[in-house]
Amino acid sequence: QIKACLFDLDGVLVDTAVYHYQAWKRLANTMGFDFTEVQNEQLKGVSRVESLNKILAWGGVTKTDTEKEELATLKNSWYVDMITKMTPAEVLPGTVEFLTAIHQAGYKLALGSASKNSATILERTQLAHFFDEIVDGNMVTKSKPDPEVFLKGASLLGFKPEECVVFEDAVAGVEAAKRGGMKAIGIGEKSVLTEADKVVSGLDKLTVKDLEEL
Ligand code: G16
Ligand code: MG
Repeated sequence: QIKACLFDLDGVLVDTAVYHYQAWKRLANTMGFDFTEVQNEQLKGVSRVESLNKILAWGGVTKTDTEKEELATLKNSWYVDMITKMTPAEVLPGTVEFLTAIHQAGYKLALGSASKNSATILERTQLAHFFDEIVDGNMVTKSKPDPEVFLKGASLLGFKPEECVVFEDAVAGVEAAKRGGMKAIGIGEKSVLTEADKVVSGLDKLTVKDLEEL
């Protein structure tokens, strides 16, 4: 029986992929190559450092570790400029309604995000108060599809993995949930999130009853 809900941030509660895209594109352009939205799709749920490594490989560029650190910091400064201007209007459809409903039904809630900027985003969009625990990129050493981020969330909430369901838009995130022994609800396309126990287009399509039926 499900007792706790673990939420990915980008692509599930808010759409920050567009800001990541703009910042990575600007960075790629300064190095003399372009970066497409198709490539951006492959960075969903992937950590900052790993994203940079992929982009450099796509551009055919080699950098030292010191240079990589500078590039990641530069990208992040542009990204932070954009997310500090976010408003609650940017929360994805049905999110506030669904979080309110499951909270009232007695489920515990945790965030399980790869982002090191989750606190800023949750604060700017006024979602922070829904979460009993927050686990993000600052607290984990292994990226999704490793289950660390969700296992940490479950343990902080005090529940066993099988009592938890993860909400994820990334293939790597769904895999992390399943490897951790949890249920997974995919947010996106059924043909893409094939490992998920259920797939919907957004939180606006879910009710408390869907959790009871898992
Ligand atoms: C998010 C995004 C990724 C991003 C990562 C790290 O993960 O989906 O594209 O690269 O966080 O973000 P930051 O540079 O802010 O630390 P999630 O797990 O919330 O989808
Ligand atoms: Mg995501």
